[in-house]
Amino acid sequence: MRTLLIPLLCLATTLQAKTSEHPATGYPITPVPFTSVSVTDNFWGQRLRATREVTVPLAFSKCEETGRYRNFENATAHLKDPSKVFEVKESTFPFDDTDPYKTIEGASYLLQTYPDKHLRHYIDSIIDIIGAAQEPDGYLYTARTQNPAHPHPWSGSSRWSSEEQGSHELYNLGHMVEAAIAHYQATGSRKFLDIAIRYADCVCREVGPAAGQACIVPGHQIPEMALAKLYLVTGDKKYLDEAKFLLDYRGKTTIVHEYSQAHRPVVEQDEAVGHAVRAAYMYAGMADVAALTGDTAYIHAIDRIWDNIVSKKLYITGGIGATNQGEAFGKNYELPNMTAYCETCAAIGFTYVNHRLFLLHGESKYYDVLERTLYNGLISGVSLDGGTFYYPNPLASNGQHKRQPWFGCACCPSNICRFIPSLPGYVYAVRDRSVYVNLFLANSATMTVGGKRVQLSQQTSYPWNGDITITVDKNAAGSFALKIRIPGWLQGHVLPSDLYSYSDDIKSQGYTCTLNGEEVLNTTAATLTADGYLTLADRKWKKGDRVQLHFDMQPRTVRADAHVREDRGMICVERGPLVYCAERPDGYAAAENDFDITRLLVNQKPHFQLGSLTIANTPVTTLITDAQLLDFDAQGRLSPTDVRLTLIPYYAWCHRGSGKMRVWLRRDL
Ligand code: FUB
Ligand code: ZN
Repeated sequence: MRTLLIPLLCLATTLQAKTSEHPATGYPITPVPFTSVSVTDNFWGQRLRATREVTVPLAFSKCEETGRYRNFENATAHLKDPSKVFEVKESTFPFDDTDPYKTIEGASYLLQTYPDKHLRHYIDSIIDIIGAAQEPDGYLYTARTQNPAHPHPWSGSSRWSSEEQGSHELYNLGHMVEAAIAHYQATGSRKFLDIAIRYADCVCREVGPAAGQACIVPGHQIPEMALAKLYLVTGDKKYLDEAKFLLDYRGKTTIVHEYSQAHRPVVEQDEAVGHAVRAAYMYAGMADVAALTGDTAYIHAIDRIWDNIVSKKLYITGGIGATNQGEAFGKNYELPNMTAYCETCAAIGFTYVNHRLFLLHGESKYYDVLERTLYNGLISGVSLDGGTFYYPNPLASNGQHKRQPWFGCACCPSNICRFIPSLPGYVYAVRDRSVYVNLFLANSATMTVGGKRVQLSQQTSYPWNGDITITVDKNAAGSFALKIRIPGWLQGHVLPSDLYSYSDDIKSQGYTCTLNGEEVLNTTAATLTADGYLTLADRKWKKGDRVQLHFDMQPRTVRADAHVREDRGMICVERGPLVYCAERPDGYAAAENDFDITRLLVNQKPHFQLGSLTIANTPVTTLITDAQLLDFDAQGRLSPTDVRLTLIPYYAWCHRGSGKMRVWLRRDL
């Protein structure tokens, strides 16, 4: 299955002729790469299959159809014959080059687990098209090169002159570098990597604090993360220095506003403001650079900002970005439902942030938030068949929302292309002689503990039930501890903050843990430690050792802090990691054509039964409860009708036509 598996470490060795030493990430915890985790799961297997069979081919075909490749070809034609210029349409975006980059990144991840000659050749042919458009000194930005005298209106009259206003020259670099590294790791070919290195070198020469350089920071963050990664791959410290420059000068150049998180130096920030994708990418970049440089001021700043998000700016679906005004965070507690922005890219960015904070701090609370985003506000951004997408992911609809196969600004579909194939890389991590199990999905994984091989597998039907078996399939590493995340929702915490709380009578749900059939919870063999993990103490694991967990998964009702005006008097329903919603089609059958979910009143203490539905050929567990439909009789008196209400997982909404949808349901009049 994985003949092309080429771990970063081996590849880095081949680079050492050119570079001095392969640097470590600096994070105290190392994730087990997705290439070492083979998914056998129904829930995620279906998503991975849809990405491979539908999303990535669709994105490539849209890149062709919408002229994304033509931009590179035009730029090449101009480089060959400067008398040839091409109109750069205002209706396009100066970051359209990033859609091929992001799709190549996702496709490269897929190549590592599903070798595919045709796909590899196709990617090669696109890289040829991209590389030909590179200017002799490495600059690669088709929005200018096609027509240097009349570039895209956002591009500015000369290189970098409008970067801070929106040219996206550095954003393009960031996505190119991420994609090129993925391609290099998948194929061992330096073809794309060398192109990206040439552009990165051009940026390092021309952008910086020295005399003669453009002292600017990215109008849209991402090169920070990408350059830190390029440093790891090449060992060339100039890329890390450049990433640090791009962070340290934010707030000190001409751009000084919240939209780009440039209102003050990054280490002085303590509230999440401005464009949510820019913000999340910046915080992730800060974590990467902090891990590599040991700069604790960066870490303190992202810790403060994370607290602010989790306690005042996070949707129950794990989405961030409350407003379409600047695609931005709102004020504290400003969390409207129908107009929630919750861009799919922002959910992906916030996943990066939580992952990195876990790698820095080793606390399960970051994964609790990550899991909430992942199972709800992130995968809602792509249909179950992988073929249509949401850009914003609202928590209420009157039927005006519908997933689309592509967008003029296609950042979200191409981000899905690269995120979903990387998902298996979020399951496990290793620190010294501890193995972390962070996500629950059926898989078989190989990891290195103390330099020796360990193989684990998981069997589970999570998130539909909470039974998980972890089996040790091989252990050449001797003794190690196993740290299993006990989700916050199981311990009575909706989030690691007071923003939401459970409003039912269930004190907290229970869980059990057996080791080779023996109950071990709260013994010296297994205790819940302060980091939020059920820690199975250091032991010499043997092949066939089995840890069996059972997490209770009762449906629970949640209310929001009273400061969240839009959710007052309302509840939302969850089960396990999933947030549920009411959607019009499920009411119709029950109330014969007169079922308007906006007139629903749920019971004060609702009881739920589990049900099942097939949505887009995919089975989901539903929650069924009694409720009332409010109406007025002829005399104007309130006249409630009893109804049975079916709730579906939020991520599965709008697969059966557009209609009304609500995550928050009225409980109090
Ligand atoms: O500016 C590039 C991308 O386009 C942003 O990340 C998205 O929010 C969209 O505006
Ligand atoms: Zn997006």
